[in-house]
Amino acid sequence: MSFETARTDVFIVGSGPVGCTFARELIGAGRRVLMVDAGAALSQRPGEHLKNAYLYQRNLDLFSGVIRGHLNLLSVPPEQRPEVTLDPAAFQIDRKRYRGFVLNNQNPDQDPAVNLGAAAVSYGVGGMATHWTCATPRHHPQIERSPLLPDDEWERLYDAAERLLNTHVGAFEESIRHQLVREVLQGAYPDLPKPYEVQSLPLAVERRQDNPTLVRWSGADTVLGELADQVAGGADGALDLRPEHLCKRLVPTADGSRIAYAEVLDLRQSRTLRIEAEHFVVAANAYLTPQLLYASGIRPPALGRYMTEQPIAFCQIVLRQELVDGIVDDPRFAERVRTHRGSELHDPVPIPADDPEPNVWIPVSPDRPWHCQIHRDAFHYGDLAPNVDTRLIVDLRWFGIVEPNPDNRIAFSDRHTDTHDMPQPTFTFTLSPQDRDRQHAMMGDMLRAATALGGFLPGSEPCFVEPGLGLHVCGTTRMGDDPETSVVDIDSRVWDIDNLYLGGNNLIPRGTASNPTLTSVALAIRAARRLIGREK
Ligand code: G3F
Repeated sequence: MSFETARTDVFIVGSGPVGCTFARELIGAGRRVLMVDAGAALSQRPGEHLKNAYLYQRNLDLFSGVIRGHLNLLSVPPEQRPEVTLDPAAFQIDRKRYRGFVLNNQNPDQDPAVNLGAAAVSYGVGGMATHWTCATPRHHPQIERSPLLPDDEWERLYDAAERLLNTHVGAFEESIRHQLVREVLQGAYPDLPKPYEVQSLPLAVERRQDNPTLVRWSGADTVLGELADQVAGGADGALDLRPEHLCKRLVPTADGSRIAYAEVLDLRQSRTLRIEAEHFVVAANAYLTPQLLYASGIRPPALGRYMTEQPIAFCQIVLRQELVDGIVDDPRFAERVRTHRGSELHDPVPIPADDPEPNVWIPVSPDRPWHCQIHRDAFHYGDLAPNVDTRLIVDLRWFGIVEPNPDNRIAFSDRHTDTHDMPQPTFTFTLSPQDRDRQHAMMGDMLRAATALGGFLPGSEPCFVEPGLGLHVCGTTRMGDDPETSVVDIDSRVWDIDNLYLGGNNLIPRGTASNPTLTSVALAIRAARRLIGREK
């Protein structure tokens, strides 16, 4: 193995939308940035949304296989049931000595009862932004977002984050099903006060001018803007982005007050790099960010604790007969239906094949502490029954709030390692009695919406999905004003380490129900600007 030293102004671990927010702000202010990602580059433009491919726009359901293929489970508990049908001559584990297998994130320390069994990481340039749903609601001012920042600052940061992510609310406005679903739900929930009524979901997406039947979903490349073009074109002096480079540890100075350098493994060439920088940023998601701190011996009391996750109530419905029949005579849709029917006489469904999906939500509000998304999504737990037309199916996902609790945590092993030979994570996660009651009320509310829209799709009746599957885990390096109960200060700087900043959902300190990406991008914008401000 050879060792090589590289120098930069800012070293960033993680190339998801949050790492890219740091990169764009810092390069815009004249800093040189070197960014690494443990995963490979999946597209020519760095971190592009893979759903932009024509194929998936024509058939969204095919994309569920892509998502599934990119989700690497973090902690797989041992299976205690013996394989009794195994050939008796085959290798069998000695149960007196071992609790289970240990490779590929199989984790003998994981108690299945308190696991986040579906918690997963997407390796790849762009991280989860290569396949995310792009839902970008703002967090509720009193219920979800942190009171540590004043309201007017939150508004400014949200404005800037929406610009970076290219958020729009109107991209699905023309859709017949969108209008239909929104109206039915507005009828079912007539008393919700503004601005918490049934409405169009804000999404990081835009409809394409050249072909309005297609959209362009935002990825990490959208956040990078022109930098993405430069990286794709191989321009010199732009962002130095290195895929398949794993940051193994950050090495503090002797007094621990700064990070001196990072040790990085080039996975393609099996060589170790020493990266020196003025500032270090870790934005490697809610699991791998605390993992890297742990591996570096940086272990403040709140590390991995106060972990929150959003329980999801889920079902799929098939639209009611009279709603679908009504489309034919609705003057707003009649023309399109006629055109469609004219050319597609064999099609029993009066909805054009390229009618965009519905994208509707009901925001969190004080009497309704849950976030409701009514759309079609490509998650594998919504794979379709083959004999029902996809246009008739609507997904309902209700996301609940779990209040932070220091005992809900991700811990790291000194004995077992994960796929990248880093400390194996183990989860401990339970719901308080209040959390449980809230989720039950949330399920009741989802049933109300589902009944208004249609009947349950067989196999997709209402259920709670496996914990962790929301992929919205927060709090594992939370932001705060007390080093005992938080890991970073309000500038996203790790307490007592002058040049180490963190980004990601792991900073969000409260229980939330709405999608966290927009808020994490907002906090990263603030952190990058504070970092620059301190240097001046
Ligand atoms: C989607 O409907 C949400 O919009 C995502 F944010 C979420 O991660 C996903 O479901 C997973 O269940």
